[in-house]
Amino acid sequence: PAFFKPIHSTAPPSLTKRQTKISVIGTGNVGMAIAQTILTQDLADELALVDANPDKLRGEMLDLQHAAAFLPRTKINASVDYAVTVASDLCIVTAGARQIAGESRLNLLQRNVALFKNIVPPLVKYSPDAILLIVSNPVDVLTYVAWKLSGFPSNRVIGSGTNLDSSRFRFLIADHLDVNAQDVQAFIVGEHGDSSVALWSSISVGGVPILSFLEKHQIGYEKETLEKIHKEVIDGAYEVICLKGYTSWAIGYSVANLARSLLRDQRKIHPVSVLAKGFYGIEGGNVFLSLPAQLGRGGVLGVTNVHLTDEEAERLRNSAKTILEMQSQLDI
Ligand code: 6V0
Repeated sequence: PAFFKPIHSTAPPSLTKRQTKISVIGTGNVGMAIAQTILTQDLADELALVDANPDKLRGEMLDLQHAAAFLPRTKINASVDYAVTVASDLCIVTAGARQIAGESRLNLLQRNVALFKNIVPPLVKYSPDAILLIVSNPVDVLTYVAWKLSGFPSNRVIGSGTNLDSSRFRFLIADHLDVNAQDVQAFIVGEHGDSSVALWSSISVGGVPILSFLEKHQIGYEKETLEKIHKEVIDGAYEVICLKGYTSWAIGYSVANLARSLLRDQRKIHPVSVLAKGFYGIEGGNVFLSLPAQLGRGGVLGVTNVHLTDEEAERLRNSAKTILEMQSQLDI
């Protein structure tokens, strides 16, 4: 006998809430940090996990399911079979090969391209209307690869890009000025990596443009200080990896934040990797890199026209060249 005696349902089907489903591909450190942040923030009704390692996958699924008594209700499934991802609204790809000692960056990239050939087509098959959010590195090139393999319109293929770099940047500026990081508006754009570009000219704190504020009050600031903060952002990931072996918490929160903007149609502006050709004078091929983009239920809704100094625009175009060069050596 059923535990509950069912009451005849009176709610018309049109009033039953549409379920939101997120799939996370790759249940390593990054995928699991993303999954657990999505759960604690109640962003999905259903969460599907996929990994190539069935034991690790089942272990992670059970461990999360055992927290059900403390979490908003989310149905959690996991399988090595992509059928588990069917009808996802958002697919987040974090699967990646680990670098072998002495392996070149290009070789690692080529191995990740091979992985993506096994990952993207089944995701597309089971969720033809989903938004793809790529996290695996090198994220800009792999977002391009995912776009190519998926055949999706570019507004539905996004890379987490410099969203994380920008939050590291906001933390460091906030720490420097002793203010709340949420009050710091600051973007790092371009490649997620060494050629990223810090947009100093557009930083504001609580609505006050920071560089002109310092100039107006004749507070001297050294260009080297600014460069040092940007360098700390670039070195941040290496430092964490060196100290604890991988990064997880910040990327988990940063990707969950993107998931919220996309699925809840927040129309917020995030620096994420988008098809950049034609913006800010970027030419020369289909390149994905981070620009301040507005995100909503339709994916990328637009790219914001932030004022760039000539130097910043030049650096951004150089960042595009760096990525295009890597892309040109690929066998897709
Ligand atoms: P990890 O802990 O090695 O996890 C990778 C997972 O992928 C493992 O569980 C593997 O079993 C799984 N995997 C491998 N091949 C496949 C496949 N074909 N199908 C399904 N699953 C597979 O790595 P970690 O979680 O630390 O990092 C994952 C990726 O995220 C790496 O490429 C990182 O470089 C990248 N990051 C990107 C960041 C960003 O800001 N974009 C930030 C941090 C890490």
